[in-house]
Amino acid sequence: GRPPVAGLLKADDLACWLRPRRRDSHKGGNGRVLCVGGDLGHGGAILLAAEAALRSGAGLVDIVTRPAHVAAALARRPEAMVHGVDAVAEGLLEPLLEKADVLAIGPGLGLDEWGRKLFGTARGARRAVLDADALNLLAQGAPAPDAGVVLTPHPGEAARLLGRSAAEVQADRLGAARTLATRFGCAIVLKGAGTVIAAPDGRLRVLAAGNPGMAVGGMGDVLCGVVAALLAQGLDAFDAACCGALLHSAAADAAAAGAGERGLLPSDLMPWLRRLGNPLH
Ligand code: NPW
Ligand code: AMP
Ligand code: MG
Repeated sequence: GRPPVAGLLKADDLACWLRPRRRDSHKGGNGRVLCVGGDLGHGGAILLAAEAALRSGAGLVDIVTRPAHVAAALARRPEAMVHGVDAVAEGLLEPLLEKADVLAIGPGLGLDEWGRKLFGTARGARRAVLDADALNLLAQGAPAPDAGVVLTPHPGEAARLLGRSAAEVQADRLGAARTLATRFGCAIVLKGAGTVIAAPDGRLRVLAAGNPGMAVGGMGDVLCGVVAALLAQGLDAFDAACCGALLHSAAADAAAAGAGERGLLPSDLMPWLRRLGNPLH
């Protein structure tokens, strides 16, 4: 039969998901996010994810990264609890995973022993967002956490997961997102212009937001933190994927409206995540 028509998501739709906070809200109830990544050379990636999680309303945020990045992380965001880890030993991550509502793993994680071990230890997560090198490790056959997972591949990462080329993914973006959702049993955010969100039950959405100013390193790392924060605040995987992708792109559009697309930085989204994350009702 004919493929279902994919629903378009627009910035106005944010109010459907982002209700005002309860007056008696507390940090524990707003969810604890554990961000894991930032190997040497890519330390900023996990900081961007963590700051985005805080600006998207997560109640508590932990970072596990290289010890060499701890001081910079604390200087940038003292609200985050930062844990430096060099040699990954059995049992090291468990106490943090135990406390976390959501794991955000992959930005700057790398594919070497450090990243592989961290990814392996993180299997027990209650809910998770897998991005960047977590997706590349998944494509190499590493097992994923079992429950409540969102995958956020760009076309290159989607191609690795599907064993196709990025050009083939781009030639059929709806089909690629749908195939990933059923194959991995996860909500999928297939990134790039016209971001597609897919669920294993066949639901599909396409973003009518975002701009080419977003084509810059670190932009996807921000998305990872946004989606994790929404999962932590109680949205299910597909809703967190839709709302998160929309909030991220709407924030990029708002940031670009002021000063232009060229030269837009992922950090510029932070105040807009906050502003647009509190829609008027
Ligand atoms: P090509 O070659 O451009 O045609 P990779 P990465 C393709 C961290 N970062 N449409 C692209 O195709 C990340 O978190 C850290 C079409 C190429 O094949 C990761 O851990 C930063 N094709 C790590 O670096 C800032 C597209 O995908 C491939 C596409 C590596 O991640 C940067 C490139 O992707 C970065 O976030 C599109 N829209 N988008 C930091 N400040 O610490 C992508 N491709 O090889 O997976 O490399 O995404 O840079
Ligand atoms: P990453 O490649 O992981 O850094 O992710 C890039 C982010 O920017 C994703 O959310 C993409 O959807 C978004 N993005 C990149 N290029 C464009 C574009 N031309 N139009 C809209 N969104 C884009
Ligand atoms: Mg990325």
